[in-house]
Amino acid sequence: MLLNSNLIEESNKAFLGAHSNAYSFVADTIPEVEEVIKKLVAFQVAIPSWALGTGGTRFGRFSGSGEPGNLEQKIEDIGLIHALNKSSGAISLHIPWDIPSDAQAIKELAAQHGLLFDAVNSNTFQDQPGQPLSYKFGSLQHVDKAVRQQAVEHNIEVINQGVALGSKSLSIWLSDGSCFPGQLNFRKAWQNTYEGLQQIYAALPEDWKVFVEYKAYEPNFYSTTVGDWGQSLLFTSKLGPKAYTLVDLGHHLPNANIEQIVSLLMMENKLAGFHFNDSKYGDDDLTVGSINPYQLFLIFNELVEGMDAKGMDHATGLAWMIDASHNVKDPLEDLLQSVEAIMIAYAQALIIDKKALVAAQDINDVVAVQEILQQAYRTDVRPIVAEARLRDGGALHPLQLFRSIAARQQLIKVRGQKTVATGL
Ligand code: PSV
Ligand code: MN
Repeated sequence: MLLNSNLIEESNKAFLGAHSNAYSFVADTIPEVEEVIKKLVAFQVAIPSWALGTGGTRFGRFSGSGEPGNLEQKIEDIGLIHALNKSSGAISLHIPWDIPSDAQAIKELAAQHGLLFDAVNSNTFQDQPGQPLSYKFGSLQHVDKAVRQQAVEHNIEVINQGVALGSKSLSIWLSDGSCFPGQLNFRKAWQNTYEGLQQIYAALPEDWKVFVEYKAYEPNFYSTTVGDWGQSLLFTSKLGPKAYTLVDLGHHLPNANIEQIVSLLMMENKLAGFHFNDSKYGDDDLTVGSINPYQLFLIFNELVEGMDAKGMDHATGLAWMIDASHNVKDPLEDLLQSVEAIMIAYAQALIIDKKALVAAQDINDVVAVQEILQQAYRTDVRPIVAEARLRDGGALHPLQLFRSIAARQQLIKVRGQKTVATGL
């Protein structure tokens, strides 16, 4: 569904008066507001191809209506989000959920919507129809060399798919681990996994990176072979300079200090980037910013601090992606909310008075550091984020516009009531 830019302009007109009042009110308090806006315009968050349909749990899946039935329609959906918010200019594919039958045509379609291809994701956590060997007891860790080989070949196949689309990175999440004590020899599992990763690493094109994502538990509940950032970092450090550790916000044990993890991974030049989502208990995959927006802000504080310390470009230095999906919201509305939450947290981190923060840290003024952080966090930066969108041709109120043009109803008309998108 292609949005006419006149339509966005028309809808913005109705909000312009209120917006410019709100914007100048907050902009007056931020000395480098133009710099902040430039950074916000450049910042893009990739949308995963598996988040465009209603997610399921093991208790069932309640598919929505008008969900995309193929990759072309998924690209159109992300194109729609991007037209509205101008901050979602990339798509991340999961293979084999989304194998392009004609890579060139898919690339062209994506380009029409202003989309690039972000990391490609392999899948050795499910058996696919017709697959000779099963991943029931793991993939790269498996006791059987033939299973390990199959998993390595799958990853190489995903790299090849990504090359055809212009992607530059492979993201690997392994569900490998064990459910019961004694099931697995941890050392052998680690070594098998490492050998497999080495083979995959060797197949990377010169200008590619590989991301190794960790997760504390699920689907295995006793041990996970890449279970935390330390285990991932061990793999990525041994693999070499093209290997990085990917942080998915939902993949930690409760109360983990994710912002500290992020800071240290950046210090070591080993942070790949993010899978953004939010959670209350575990890998809940909820809308970004819906549960703990303060944590997200603190993470962005470390990100901005760390990237600036290394002279990194905020938009391109790390991989930014959403990884969320659930049962009860319209997936496109959910994604609009998630991207907005990310932009807000980023904007808040950008307006922290950094000089004052460093000065307060250096004299152990613990009261002052809290005041400085919360001054930024409690600033309503939404008009700044909206201004960045406005200048880039996006909608002042993307979600409202999505609803007022009855976008979902239009999609249902074309795609039908009963559609199920590929993915979990
Ligand atoms: C696993 O929970 C994960 O976070 C990985 O990134 C997968 O690729 C994705 O979710 C979809 O299952
Ligand atoms: Mn993830």
